[in-house]
Amino acid sequence: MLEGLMAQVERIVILTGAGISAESGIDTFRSAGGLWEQHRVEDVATPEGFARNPNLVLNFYDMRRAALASVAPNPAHAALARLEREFAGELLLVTQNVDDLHERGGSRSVLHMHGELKSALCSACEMRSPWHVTMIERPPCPVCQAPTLRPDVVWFGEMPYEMGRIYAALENCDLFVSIGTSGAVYPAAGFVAEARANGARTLELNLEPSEGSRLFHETRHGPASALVPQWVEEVLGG
Ligand code: BJW
Repeated sequence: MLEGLMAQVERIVILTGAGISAESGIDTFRSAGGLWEQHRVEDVATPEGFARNPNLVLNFYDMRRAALASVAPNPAHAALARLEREFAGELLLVTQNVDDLHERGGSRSVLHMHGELKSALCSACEMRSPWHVTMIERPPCPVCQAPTLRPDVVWFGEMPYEMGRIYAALENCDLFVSIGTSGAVYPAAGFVAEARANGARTLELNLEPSEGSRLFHETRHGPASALVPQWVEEVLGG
């Protein structure tokens, strides 16, 4: 349905989720055997869970940060980096992922709306600092020296990052593409409706129909490592 329209596209917003990193070996959240089957979401992904048992939460994120060393970007990440380099129009890449595979795949500009594993947030001074090691030992904040660091990720009930910039781009884009996300978590799950309301075409690339599939003009189902390079080729090929 979108074929042939790609040549006219000037402003694209792309939203990625855990599915784009699945083939790199990072667990998704809601798949069978995914992170939410291994851990209770209210224990590890809420401010209340962190207040109740900080060691459990720090360990959960320390393990996931350490695991980044043994994974690599896949062809879907590389294709989006190629799109950023070669697309003549405007592109905003928004990811819900806290991994660094878009950057390691070559993307230069990535908006991490749910934060990043390789960043620390100080609960005392509220500053964010690059972070590459464990937090379980309560290291001091590099800015204020207080032992009050937490993972710089967005938990349920917290405000995702950069919402103003994202909604501004959704208002102005002519194509919104959602890749590898279940559409189960707001506000990201509402982006497709926001983009459509502003006149954009919408495309879902996902292994299987997501919770919000019916909201898209077009859906394509299959692994991101195949679908994303193919779609990027269509856009750049005109
Ligand atoms: C493949 C594949 C392959 C597999 N190839 N595909 C209504 C409106 C607004 C808010 C709410 C609402 N109702 C409730 C809320 C509040 C809440 C919420 O959404 N709750 C839901 C349970 C309903 N939201 C919040 O609290 C958010 N904050 C907020 O709303 O603030 C107020 C506000 C209002 C309005 C505007 C702005 C702000 C915060 C949400 C924070 C989410 N945090 C987490 C944890 C981050 C840290 C961490 O990583 O640990 O973010 S939860 C988790 O879910 C993580 C993910 O980013 C997020 C989404 O998951 P994702 O990426 O979609 O993964 P999966 O596993 O669900 O799906 C994977 C998909 O990939 C599947 O579809 C597979 O098929 C596919 N796939 N392999 C292609 N090879």
